[in-house]
Amino acid sequence: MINLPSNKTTLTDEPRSHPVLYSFRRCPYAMRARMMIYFSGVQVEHRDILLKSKPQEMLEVSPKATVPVLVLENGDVLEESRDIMVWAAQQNDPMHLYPEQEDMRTMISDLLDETDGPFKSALDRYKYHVRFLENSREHYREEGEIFFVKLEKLLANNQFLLSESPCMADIGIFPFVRQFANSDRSWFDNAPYPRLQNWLEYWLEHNAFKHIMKKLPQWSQETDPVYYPELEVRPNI
Ligand SMILES: N[C@@H](CCC(=O)N[C@@H](CS)C(=O)NCC(=O)O)C(=O)O
Repeated sequence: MINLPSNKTTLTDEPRSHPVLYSFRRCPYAMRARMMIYFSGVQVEHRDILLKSKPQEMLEVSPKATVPVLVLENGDVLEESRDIMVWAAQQNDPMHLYPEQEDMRTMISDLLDETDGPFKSALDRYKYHVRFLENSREHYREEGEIFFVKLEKLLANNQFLLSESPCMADIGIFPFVRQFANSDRSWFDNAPYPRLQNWLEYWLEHNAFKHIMKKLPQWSQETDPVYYPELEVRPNI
């Protein structure tokens, strides 16, 4: 096991605003947005939805009909998870997850492009192989492994992907690695990516991840608003 820093600290920020986040618990795009919002300390009204019955209120502001969607107090709508992650860091970034250096931002962006592009495409084909029978499941797994090899190399240089401390790339990527790993856990656990396994385990065990994965009631106009994250002892990184 790598020796990572303790992940507990107390944030005392009071809530400053309540933008509305539409989210689906198991969606990796929504997970990355919730994690960055969590670490920013900004509280949002969290509306947990089901993909098979999206609320009209969400479709009206975002006809694109994907989650996550963040509706700001001035009415602006962010409907891409990466925009929501950047927005969260711009509000408050005590952990420096979105460093100011241009070269770091370029590296983060390149890694997220690869995640959302070729890796996600391989992940979908591997996970839902019955819909993509033109190639074998192993073929798609090997396509996904191209990214794993890259991540494993990065983790040989530092404890996190781009430095000794985590950044938006770590947070934006691990929900997708988790999904890939869960598609065949015994394969992943025995695959030759010890640093990646360790890194994934770190995130899965992180208090922030446990917090953002808590089951919340499905939102409707009738339910009481859920403010999220709850203000409490927050995990640091
Ligand atoms: N590019 C979008 C992709 C979001 C996305 O595809 N989310 C999925 C859930 S994981 C979704 O909402 N799909 C619509 C549906 O299944 O109806 C983002 O980064 O936010």
